[in-house]
Order: sequence, then structure tokens, then C-alpha cells
Amino acid sequence: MRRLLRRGRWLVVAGALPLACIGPITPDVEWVVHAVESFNLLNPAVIAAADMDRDGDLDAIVGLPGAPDEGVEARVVLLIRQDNDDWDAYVIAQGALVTGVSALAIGDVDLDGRLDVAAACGERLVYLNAPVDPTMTTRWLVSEIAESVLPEIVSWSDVAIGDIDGRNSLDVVATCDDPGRLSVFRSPLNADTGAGWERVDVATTGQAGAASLALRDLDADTDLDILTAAPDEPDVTVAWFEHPGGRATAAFEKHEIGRAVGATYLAAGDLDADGLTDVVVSCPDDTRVVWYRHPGRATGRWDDYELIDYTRSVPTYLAIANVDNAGLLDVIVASHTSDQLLWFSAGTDATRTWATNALYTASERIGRFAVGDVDLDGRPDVVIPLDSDLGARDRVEWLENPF
Ligand SMILES: [Ca+2]
Ligand SMILES: [Ca+2]
Ligand SMILES: [Ca+2]
Ligand SMILES: [Ca+2]
Repeated sequence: MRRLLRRGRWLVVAGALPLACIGPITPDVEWVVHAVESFNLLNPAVIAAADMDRDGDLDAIVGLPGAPDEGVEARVVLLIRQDNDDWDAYVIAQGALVTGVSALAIGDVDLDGRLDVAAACGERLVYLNAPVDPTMTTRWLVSEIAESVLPEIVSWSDVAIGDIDGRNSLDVVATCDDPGRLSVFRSPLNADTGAGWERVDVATTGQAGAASLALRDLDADTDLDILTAAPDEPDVTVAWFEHPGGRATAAFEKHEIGRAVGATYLAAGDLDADGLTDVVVSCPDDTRVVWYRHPGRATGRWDDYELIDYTRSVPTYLAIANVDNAGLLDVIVASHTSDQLLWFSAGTDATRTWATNALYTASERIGRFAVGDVDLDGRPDVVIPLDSDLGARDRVEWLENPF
């Protein structure tokens, strides 16, 4: 265990004790901060990353939810990285359709070789179908998935793209936090727009506050199962829904993963390197991050392990990545009220103590960030949306992995 004295406050950097106090940490290894784009007063909230123009460089999509009451229009912006580390910004959607955008997924929905975007935008899901040249902003086909708009729906909270029914284009899976539910949207034969999709409600109960989801084949039968975190549930907050097989016309059976109090964001990955996909969840109410170990048979009991208890700071979004490109997978976690990114490494045994490592400290809120290899050196970098209280310093940055 090591301790750092910084600005008069002791901080336990690694060890069995909980962090006595989260404050600025002197990084052991400096992550270089690169400006990407300024979004003054536009409150960037979420980022997804992929090579959108297929030139080998990682690009990003950023969601700016807007504030109609204050005259701030929502936007979805494509950020294309050029060779010289300049990024160009293209507004691919704007206005009421994307108001409240809070989650993004990237995938080639219509299987035409071009990466598309699905977005959770308050009361609707929006499909952004990419043109041949994604920088031709007017050529994007932006439309709501009609079946996502229902009288009772207040806000969709997360979205993912995957092939659920084994036919037509890719499908969209989404959680709704108000009211809590989980739904699959089966694509039509040619998914040019959001018309003609069929909604299948996987769960309309037991999903109170549903905040996030992931798609993984947890039971090794080749079809995608659905993992969810529903923080307002009194008992089972983290669950997986078993794909019924075939065209997914039968019901998805729900299985418990765990009962972490107030689990919001989840990420899936094989944290203990046993070949089975595990799950890590952020629990803001409890100031903890917990991971669940895949039991071998996915319907069995998932043991839980505490990754970190912040005690004072509040963990928010998280992602799994092999930060140091060595050993086991690591977990990157954003937190506030002292807004920062930390990454946690497990050493050789993920069921034991995780070491805490500094990554980045901001005076702005860090939103849903993305992990990807921006500079193509084989190490995962981090692209972050930063939302400042006064708005003037709202921006996107990427953080260069020093390992
Ligand atoms: Ca690119
Ligand atoms: Ca496409
Ligand atoms: Ca499966
Ligand atoms: Ca595992």
C-alpha cells in the first residue's frame, strides 16, 4: 500500500482499506490530454467510438442532449479524426428528434458496410442510418424507431445493437428507466428508417429504473443474451435474460446475477480470464463498484466481489479495458463529486484487492465515455465528454494511454 499526500489530504492509493478520501491524485504515469472539440454550452453527455469513415482511424459520435427550455438545441455530432490529430466535427442530427440524447450505440444496422448509430433520446429511440460518406451531414437518414414511442414511455436510458432474431438487419435492444422495461426492436427486411420495426417487450416488470444493458452470449449457445442493471429494484438489480433460441419469438427467461444496491451502469468482460464473461456494475448510491463472476453455468449463482468502495466520491459510468496491456482486464471508472477517472487493476487474482490508479481529474462532469485505440499503438485510449457547470468549458478530449 502506498500513500500520497496531496493538498493536505492523505489518499490511500492501493490496498485493502477503502479510499479514505477521493481527491486529486498525482498520476504515477501521466496520461496526455488531447483536445478534440469544444462544445460551449452544449453539455456533451455521451460518446461512442468507432472508425466511422473506414480510413483506419478511430472516430467518435457525441450526444449533446440540449435544453429546449433554455433555447439549446440537442445535437448528435460526428467527430472524424484526421491523420494529424485534428478532429473535424459534423452535426448529423439536430433538434427535437434527438432532445435528451443519453446513450449511443454504433453498428451496421442495415448491413450495407457503413456504421450506423442508434440513440436513446428521452421518449424515443432514434436510428441514424449512415450514408456512403458520413461527413455528408444531410445524407444521414435520421428517424425515430416508431415502435419506441408509446404514451407511457418517458425516457429510454440505454441502447445496444445486435442480431437478436437471426434475420433481416440488425436489431436494437433498449432499456427504459421510466417506466422500467426492457424491449427488443426487430428490424424489418430493409431497415432504411425507423419505420416497420417490431417491438417485443422482454420485461415490463422487475426493471425499475433500468439504466443500462449489454448483449453477450452468456450460456454459450451462440445467441445473444441480454444483461441489465435496474437500480430501483428492491432485490435483484443485475440480471440476464436468456435468449429463447431461434427467431427469439418465445419469452426470454430472467436469471439473477446479483443484488448490488442501486446498480446503474454495467460492463461485461472476462475479468478473471477463465474464458467466461463476467459483469461489473457501478453503484452510486452505495459508492461502490462490484463485479460478478460467471459461475460456469450462467444460470448458477454469480459470486460478487467488491472492486472499490469510494466512501465519499460517487462512481458513475464505467468500462472494461486492458489498460496496461498486461495480465488481466482492468476497469475504468468515472466518478464525481470530485470528477475524475480512475482505473483499477486486479494483479493476478481478480477476486482479491484491486489497485487504484490515477487517470484524469477534471473540474467538469465526465459523462459516458468511450474506450478505443485513438493513436493506433495497440493501447486503449479514452475519449471523454466533459460538461462544466457554467457550460463555457464543455468539450471533448481524448486521453492518451501511456503504457
Ligand atoms: Ca476514421
Ligand atoms: Ca449501415
Ligand atoms: Ca445465449
Ligand atoms: Ca470470467
